[in-house]
Amino acid sequence: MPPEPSNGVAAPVCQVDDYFHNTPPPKTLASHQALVREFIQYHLENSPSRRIVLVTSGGTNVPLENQTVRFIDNFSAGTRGATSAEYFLQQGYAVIFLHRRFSLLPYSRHYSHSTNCFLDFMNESDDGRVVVRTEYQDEMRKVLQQYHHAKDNRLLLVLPFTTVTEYLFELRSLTVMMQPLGNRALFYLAAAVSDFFIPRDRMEEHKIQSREGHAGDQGSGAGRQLVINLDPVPKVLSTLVQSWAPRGSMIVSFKLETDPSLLVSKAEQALKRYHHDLVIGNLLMTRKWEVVFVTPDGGERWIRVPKSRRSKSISGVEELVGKAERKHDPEPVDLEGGTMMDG
Ligand code: PAZ
Repeated sequence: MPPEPSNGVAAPVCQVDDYFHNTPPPKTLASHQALVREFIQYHLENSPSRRIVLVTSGGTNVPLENQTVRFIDNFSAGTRGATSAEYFLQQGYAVIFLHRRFSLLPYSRHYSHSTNCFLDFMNESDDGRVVVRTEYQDEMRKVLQQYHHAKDNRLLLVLPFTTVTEYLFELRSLTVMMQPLGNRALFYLAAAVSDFFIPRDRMEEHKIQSREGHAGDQGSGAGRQLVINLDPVPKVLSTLVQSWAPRGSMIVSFKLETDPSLLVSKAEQALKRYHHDLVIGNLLMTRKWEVVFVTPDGGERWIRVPKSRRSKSISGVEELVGKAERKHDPEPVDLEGGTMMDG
């Protein structure tokens, strides 16, 4: 597969097509498609004005072997995606949550992967029942009620991926299936997607052996180096915007950088290249308390959690929902200030 041009132009559609043509679809795709079809149909029939958001969350991985023992992973715990999904639900959206398997999930995130083991939230009562400790009752009741509301009203569909291939096939399929929603669809692409992968025809079937004679083995150990030749993953955002997503839908991508001097310009570049609605930029070190909204009209707006609340993280969903509504409804919605998110 030819690499992306070095001037950073979006991958031509043919590169994206080639990728899907040359890569076998994941086994779970058909069953996920059935769930999504049913979910969308349910909301179209029962609450036709409801907006549906596809939230992608967590990092994709790239297997080095077909029967995978080793892989290259992408950073992301899923905090942004899981937290944002809760806020979308709170704003009345139905949420399709496409996430990295075992990364954080809406609601349960409050009690998993935390510094406390979930068992630390519990106690045995005098009569031998297992109960939530007194000090956690109020918070857990609130989370439980929100969780049940989402479940009982079929507002949350949770679908896992692991590899970048699974992610891309799921993303394409879900996006196309959301077409009947028109401008009630929102895409909130917070997943950290691998930039490089090993095409199927070059992937080892079995676990790569460390002692097999690689070229250049001089007995010094140098020959046991593992040299991996990766191809660029085609950038699908342009195709998503132009062909897969419904007309009038809102499309938001995230940009993660480590060098502060690059963040805004990279976000602007992405908007120019892909022609979508918004890039939310964040830096690895400060992502929990500041993000920047970069818009195609040249807007750059920072949202920061005040220092006093910096155990908290933000996703800016309330602000974003305001933007989505302003895009489709004539009445502007004033959501100034409502942007803080817990995490
Ligand atoms: O999942 P998390 O809260 O640990 O991290 C979120 C994030 C930094 C992966 C996300 O906000 C993001 O920037 N996603 C896009 C990553 C990218 O530029 O590929």
